[in-house]
Amino acid sequence: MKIKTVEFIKGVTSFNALPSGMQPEIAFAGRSNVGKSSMLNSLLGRQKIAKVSKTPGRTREINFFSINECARFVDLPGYGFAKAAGATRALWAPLILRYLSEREQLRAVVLILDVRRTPNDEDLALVDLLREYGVNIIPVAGKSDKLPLQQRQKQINIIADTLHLMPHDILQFSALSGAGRDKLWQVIDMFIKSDPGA
Ligand SMILES: Nc1nc2c(ncn2[C@@H]2O[C@H](COP(=O)(O)OP(=O)(O)O)[C@@H](O)[C@H]2O)c(=O)[nH]1
Ligand SMILES: [Mg+2]
Repeated sequence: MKIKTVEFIKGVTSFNALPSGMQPEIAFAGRSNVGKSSMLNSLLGRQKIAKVSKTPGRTREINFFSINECARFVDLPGYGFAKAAGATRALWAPLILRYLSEREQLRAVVLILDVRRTPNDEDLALVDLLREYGVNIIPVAGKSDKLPLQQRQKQINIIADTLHLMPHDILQFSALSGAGRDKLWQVIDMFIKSDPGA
């Protein structure tokens, strides 16, 4: 997609506050610090539209971005940050579950993993949940610049194994070098153009 305009719509903390309009949505999810904001900035060609944070785990809202006024990127709160447990987590988890299960506009979730790490229980729980809800998953092994090719291939196999995915379905991406950016956009474009519920 050729990006003409990117606009921050709003940050949302309750289901009733979700933006109206039927533009297709692509959501982004992953552990805190996995590189989600950097990926959004890279895809949108904007250096700071999504905050790149040195103190992870802060964002509690679902943030909506409008692209060319015809599609939306949805930045889901990062998970797996121990300090966000307890009361705070209890507040936002139901909203995310509801968003993922009920949102008609949602076409796919980009699941961001760190190429160097074996996915943990929370990553797997999210994959299982998305499968249960019938939400399309775009798995991406991010920070690919951190590993040389051979080790990367090994890790992709481990990630695929852990999440019960096919290795060739896992995209590689680096916000640092831009590697994998065009391919990821192609897949996102395909889902944006897909029929709802397909
Ligand atoms: N080497 C490398 N570092 C990255 C990449 N993407 C993000 N980072 C770094 O990882 C840290 C967390 O990134 P951020 O985008 O804030 O992660 P978020 O918490 O998932 O939104 C920052 O220090 C980034 O500079 C990447 O592709 N390669
Ligand atoms: Mg972030």
